Amino acid sequence: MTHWILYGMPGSLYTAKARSYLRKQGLPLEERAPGDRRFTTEIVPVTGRWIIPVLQTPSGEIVQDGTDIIDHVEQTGLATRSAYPTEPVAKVVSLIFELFGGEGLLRPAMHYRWNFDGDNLPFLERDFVNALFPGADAETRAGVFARSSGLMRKAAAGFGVTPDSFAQVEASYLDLLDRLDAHFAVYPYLLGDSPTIGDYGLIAPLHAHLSRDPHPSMLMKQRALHVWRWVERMTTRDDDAPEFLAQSPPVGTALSSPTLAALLAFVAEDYLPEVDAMVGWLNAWLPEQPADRLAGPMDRSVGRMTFPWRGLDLTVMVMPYRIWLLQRVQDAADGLAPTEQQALEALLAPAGLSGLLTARVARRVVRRDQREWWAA
Ligand SMILES: N[C@@H](CCC(=O)N[C@@H](CS)C(=O)NCC(=O)O)C(=O)O
Repeated sequence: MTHWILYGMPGSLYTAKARSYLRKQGLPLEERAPGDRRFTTEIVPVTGRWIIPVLQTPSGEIVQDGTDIIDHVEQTGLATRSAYPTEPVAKVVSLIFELFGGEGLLRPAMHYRWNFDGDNLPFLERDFVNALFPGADAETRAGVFARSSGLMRKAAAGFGVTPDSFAQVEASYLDLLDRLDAHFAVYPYLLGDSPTIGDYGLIAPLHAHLSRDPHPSMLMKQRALHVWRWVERMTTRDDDAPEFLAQSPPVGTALSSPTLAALLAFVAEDYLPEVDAMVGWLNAWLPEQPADRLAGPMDRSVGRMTFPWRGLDLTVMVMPYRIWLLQRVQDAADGLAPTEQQALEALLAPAGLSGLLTARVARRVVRRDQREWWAA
């Protein structure tokens, strides 16, 4: 085999992250749906569970997880556009948006997908079933969609999307859209002229759910044209940025731009309270666990916590995968030279985001055998 195979779905959040990165590398790529029988026979026995995205490399290796897929390709030396900025402070900032994009925007993604049935449901039904069970008869289709949508609606509640929070989820998302729109009016990508790991984190919710499902797609196109254009740009091999030819973006200035500062401030306001609460919850929970509970591969969620968010008490799942992404931010920040640390702090402190570097769980999360584990 000479090409790369991505198992994923058009409507899958985490597939969008891997697909966007792989397309930008220009590697020969074939996407297969999980309804393909080879997913069941070749992939699930290796991942040990039904989960996408999964990359099968030309040499037959199987890699699950959006970040691991990106890092695997980076390590082959075949990446033509690295996801990681060479400038160390930019790299930390980019990793912050990887965490926030992939994990902090589940609420708007799930809300705008699952709470606008009149606009979304006929599209979702066909889109899901075509990937999960191509060629199914009408009765089977209905059953497949009822099962998968039921699971996803339950997951939405687990991320804190309930009727009590709908208004805040919408207000928060509209604020973010406006800030992103202002940024992408000036810069083709988050940090300037090339997509980085932060763009790949953000594209996860902003592609599959928020730009593609009928209801939020209309909202994005009407309210935030530049975000929509960035989404289009993130799904192509080339830069698809003709509007910037005339405008000549001030490459290299994105990091210190007021529009990026506004986005960092949004992360602080919207997501830092959840990170703080999650770290505090885990630090209280870890010493209470018997050693064997901490020795095996982890479940996606290890419990539920309640934390204050936009005037509400929100109850959400505690997901150690998020700690693994947070560690990536903190490890990169720890590796900075003193002057670079000062430069980073000069970006984070005014945004109220310095706490992201100090919120640390007593035990590290590692990824091994396609899963998260507590480090020994
Ligand atoms: N951390 C994983 C998350 C992957 C993930 O949650 N994928 C979803 C689809 S977007 C899935 O397979 N869900 C099925 C399940 O959890 O049972 C990654 O980044 O790849």
